[in-house]
Amino acid sequence: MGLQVYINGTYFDKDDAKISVYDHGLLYGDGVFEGIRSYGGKAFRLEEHLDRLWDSARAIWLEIPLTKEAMTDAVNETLARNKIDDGYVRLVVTRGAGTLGLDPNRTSNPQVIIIADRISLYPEEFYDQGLELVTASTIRNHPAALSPRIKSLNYLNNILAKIEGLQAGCVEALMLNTKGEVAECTGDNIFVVRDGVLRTPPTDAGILEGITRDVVIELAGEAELPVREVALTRHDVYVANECFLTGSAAEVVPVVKVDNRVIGSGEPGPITRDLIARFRQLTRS
Ligand code: PXG
Repeated sequence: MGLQVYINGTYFDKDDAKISVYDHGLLYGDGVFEGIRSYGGKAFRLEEHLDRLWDSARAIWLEIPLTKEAMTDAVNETLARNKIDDGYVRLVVTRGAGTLGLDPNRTSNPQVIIIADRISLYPEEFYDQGLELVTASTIRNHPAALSPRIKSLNYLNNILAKIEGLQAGCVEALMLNTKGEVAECTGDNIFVVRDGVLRTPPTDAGILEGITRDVVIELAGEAELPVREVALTRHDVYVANECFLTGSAAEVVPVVKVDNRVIGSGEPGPITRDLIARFRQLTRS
């Protein structure tokens, strides 16, 4: 039996797991999602991901037709059925099938999709040697246009920046906000370290409030490292001693070059390495 995908309470074989071409999730990117890691068969920080999913849905006037408890059970069941230990859960809620017009009132029921699959990770050398970023010319969505705090199905802002990164030979790209401040990367939050202090852009810099970002802030607390959520410029990144990214897929990954400038020593720094070790200890023990 192939991979089993949950759609509205029913499990379908991956090849038969289908959604209407009239779904407003497809027609307009009208929907929300979450990307969650599982370790040892257990969804990591599931409660936080569900809280964020519900917040995203509320922000776009989308009612999720399940309780958080039922969604928790459905996620666990999907992981168990597919025997996924260390993997990835993609939770999607779309507006549902409607007419060929924007009006969300003319759609049927929201569609709830849960995919649990294996994950293709960054190669281990990125964690050993660090990766390189370029700043995208595509700026992050203005929060008053489409808040980056909403994890919506409209990811074109990030995808356009990702393409710029890939064209420059980088797997991630740095995105600035409308004020020219550092916001985040296309699918990861960013931290810099200078003189033993961690800095990361605050929510009002127009970022997705990453769950891995929160985990790293907790781990830094345990390591007695000060963390400040402050506006950062590219200058702060260029002159940092260390830089790293956080995200569900990437976990904690060092950055050693930004816009062709070497960051710190050009190698993953000691604080980054310590946080990577702490993150692995937390998720793999
Ligand atoms: N910023 C953006 C714009 C994101 O999309 C993060 C930060 C990190 O958030 P979390 O909560 O994951 O720490 C994200 C999350 C993928 C993938 O398939 C992308 C994300 C998460 C999981 C998988 O590329 N982005």
